Amino acid sequence: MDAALAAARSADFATSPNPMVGCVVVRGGEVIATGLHRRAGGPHAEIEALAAAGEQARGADLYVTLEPCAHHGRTPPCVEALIAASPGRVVVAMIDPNPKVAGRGVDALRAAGITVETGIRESEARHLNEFYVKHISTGLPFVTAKFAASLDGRIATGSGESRWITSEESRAVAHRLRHEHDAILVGVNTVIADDPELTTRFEGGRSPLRVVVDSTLRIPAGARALQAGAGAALIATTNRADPDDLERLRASGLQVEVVDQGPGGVDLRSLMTLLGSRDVTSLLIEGGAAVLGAAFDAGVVDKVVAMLAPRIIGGADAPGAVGGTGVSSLSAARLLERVSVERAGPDLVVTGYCVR
Ligand code: AOF
Ligand code: ZN
Repeated sequence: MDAALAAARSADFATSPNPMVGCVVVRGGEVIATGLHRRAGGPHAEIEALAAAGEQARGADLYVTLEPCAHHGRTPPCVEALIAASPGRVVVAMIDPNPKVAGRGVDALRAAGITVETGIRESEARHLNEFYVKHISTGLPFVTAKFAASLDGRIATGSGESRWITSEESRAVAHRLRHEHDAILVGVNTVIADDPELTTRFEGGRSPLRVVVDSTLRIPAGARALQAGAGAALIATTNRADPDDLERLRASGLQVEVVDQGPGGVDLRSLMTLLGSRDVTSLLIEGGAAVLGAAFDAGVVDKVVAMLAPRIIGGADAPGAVGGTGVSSLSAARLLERVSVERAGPDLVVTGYCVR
C-alpha cells in the first residue's frame, strides 16, 4: 500500500477535482505493475495498473488507495474491469466518500467473489486526499489559511514594512502551497498595498485561480493579480459595488461575481459555496489580516499554515496576522489539532487543523 500511495502522490495535485489514486499489482511479494490516476478525465489508477499487468493480474493481490468506483463517470466503472481481470484479493486504503460510490465498489467486488480488505493505511490515504474528501462530501472547498509573521505574530512593522519577514525558504513553501491548491484568495487591501502576482513560481507549478474579495470594487485596473497569463482571476464583490464599475470590469473580460454581503464585506460562506460549485476543491487564503480574520470568524478554515520567522517586531502599531472580530474569551479561541512543526531555513512552519 505504501507503493500505491507513492504512485498516487506522484500525480502531485494535477487530478483536481478528482482524487489522487495509486494502484499496484503484487505477485509473490513483488510489485509487478503500477498505475495512477494522472488527471481528471484520464484513466483511473486501477485501469492503468491492470493494463500494465495484463494476464499476470489473474489471482494476484491488487492494492489501491481509494475504493474502486462502481459508477459511470467520465470513465466506465473500475469494478467491471477488476472483476474481468479476476485478482485473488483487493486491498483498499479508504472507502470513496463520493456518494455515487460510498461502499458500492467494495460490495460489487465481494458480490463477485473477490476477497476485499479495507482500511489499510487509511489515515495516510485520507490525508493525501483531504481536499477531495472535503469537497466531495460537502460541496465546499477545503480551506487553508496561510500567513507569514514574526514570532510575535506581526505581519509588518508599525510603519508598514513587510518585505520580507520570513526567509526565502519559507517563500518557497508558500509557492508550493499555491501549486497544491485550486484557488488562492486575497483581500483587495493586499492587492492595493502589495500588488502581488499570485502565481506559482517554480518549475512545472500549477497556477491557481486567483480570487480577490473586494466588496466595493476598489481594485486598481492594472493590478498584477488580474493580468492574463497565469491562472484565471475572479473578483468577488457585493451589491454595494458601483454597477458602472462592475460593468467596466466585466467588459474588460474579467470574471466578477456578486456574492452576499457578510460582516465586513463579502460573505465568505456564500463565496465558498460558489467556489465549491465550480469544482474548486481547495482554497488557499493568503491574507491580509482582515480576510484571514473574516475567514476564522465565519468558521470556514480547515487548516492553518503559519510561517514564523525567529524575530520580534513588537510595538503597539505593528499589525497582527489575523484580524476580524476575533473572540473575547479564551475558551472561544480556535484550537488547532494534529499540530506539526517543520523548519524552512531559519523559520518555523506550524501546521494544524481547525477543530469543528
Ligand atoms: C478510483 N480510481 O483512479 C479514481 C477514482 O469522472 P471520473 O469517471 O474520472 O470519476 C471520478 C470519480 O471516480 C471520483 O469522484 C471518485 O469517486 C472516483 N475516482 N476512483 O477507483 C481512480 N480517480
Ligand atoms: Zn474508477
